[in-house]
Amino acid sequence: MLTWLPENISTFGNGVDHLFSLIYYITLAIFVLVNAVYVVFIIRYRRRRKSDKAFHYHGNNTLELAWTALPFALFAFLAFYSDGIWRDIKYSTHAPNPDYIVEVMGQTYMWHVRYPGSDGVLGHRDPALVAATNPFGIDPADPNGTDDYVAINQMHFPINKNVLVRLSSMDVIHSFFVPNLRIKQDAVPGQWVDVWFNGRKTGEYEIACAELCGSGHYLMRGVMTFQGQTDFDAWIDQQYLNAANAAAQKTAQALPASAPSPTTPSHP
Ligand SMILES: [Cu+2]
Repeated sequence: MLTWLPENISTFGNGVDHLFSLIYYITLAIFVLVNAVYVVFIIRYRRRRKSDKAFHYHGNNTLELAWTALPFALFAFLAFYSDGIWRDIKYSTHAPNPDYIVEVMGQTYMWHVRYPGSDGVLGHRDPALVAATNPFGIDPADPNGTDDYVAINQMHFPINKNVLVRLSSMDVIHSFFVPNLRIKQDAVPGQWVDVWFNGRKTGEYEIACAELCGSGHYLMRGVMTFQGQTDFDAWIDQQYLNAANAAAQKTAQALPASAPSPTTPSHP
C-alpha cells in the first residue's frame, strides 16, 4: 500500500485505496518494462559501422495481436474489478439507509450546508426563492423548513452513521471533495446529486472544491468534524438554540420602535 495518501476514515475507503495502489503499481511496472526495452534496443541495435543499413520490417501479426489483446484483458479486468468498488459508493441501489440527510450547495466560493431542524425534516425548497440570503430557496410557508439550520463551510456528523448529502450548485460546477472520506462528486447547477459516506474516526477533516471554479477557487474550503454521538447531539442542539435566538432577535428588531405599545401609559 502507498503511504502518501491522506488517512482513510471512510467505510469504503480501503477499496478505493486498493484500486489506486493496484493501478499505480501496474502503471509503474509497464513504465519500467517499456523504458528498459527501449534502452536495451537503443544499445543493441545502434549503428555500429558506417556501412550498416536500416532494416525494413513489415509487421508481425502475432505481435500485433498480443499487444492488442493484453491491454484489452488488463483494462477489462480493471473495469470489472473497479465496478465492484464503484457500485458500493455510487450506485443508488447499493446506498445504505441514511441516518442523517443534509443538503450542500456550492457557491463561488463557499459551501452552504443545510441541516433539518429538530423535527428531522428538511422543508420544501423552491428554486424561485433562491437568493443570496436564501441559497437553498427554503420556502417560508412550509413550517418544516423554518427550523432548518444553514451553516457555511462547516459540517458535523457523528461517527459510524450513514450520512446522505444531497449536492447541488448555485452558479458554476464545483466538486465536493473530502479526501479522508475518499469522496469526490461534482456539484452541478440545476441538479441534485446524492453522495453517501460513513466516517469511522473522530477529528476535523478538510472539505475542498476539486473543480477549478474561478479566481477564488482556492478559498473554497470547509471543515468536516466527526464526533461521538453525545458530542454531536450537544453541538446540533446548540446550533438550533443559536438559530432560534437569532430569529427571535430579528423579529424583535423588525417591530417598529416608534409604535406605542398597548401597555405603555400615555403622558398628558
Ligand atoms: Cu468551487
